[in-house]
Amino acid sequence: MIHKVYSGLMMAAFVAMTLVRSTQAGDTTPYATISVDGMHCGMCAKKVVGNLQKVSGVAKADANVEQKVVTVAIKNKSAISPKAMWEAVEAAGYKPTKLVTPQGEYKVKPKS
Ligand SMILES: [Cu+2]
Repeated sequence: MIHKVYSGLMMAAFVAMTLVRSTQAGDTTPYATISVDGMHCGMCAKKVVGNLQKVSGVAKADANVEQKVVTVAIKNKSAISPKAMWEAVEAAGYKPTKLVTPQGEYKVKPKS
């Protein structure tokens, strides 16, 4: 009897931990990578990242200045417009050269 209650509690704790973990993973799962021409220092990166973080559905953007690549993470189950990401980089004053998302790979501005 006591043992049964104990395993029930362990099971509940395990399920709770799993739920917490999957929520966190969803928040930071890399979704898209964008190659940005001319992003050569931290100031450039800050502008690009700031603009991308305003795009609907974006949880986080991280820039790698050496590789000139920005990685975008999405909020849980969000759908992000590849066009909106592309335009966010352009609005910061830089030229995206390649955008890779689960919807496809773009070398010119996506139509949606
Ligand atoms: Cu710069």
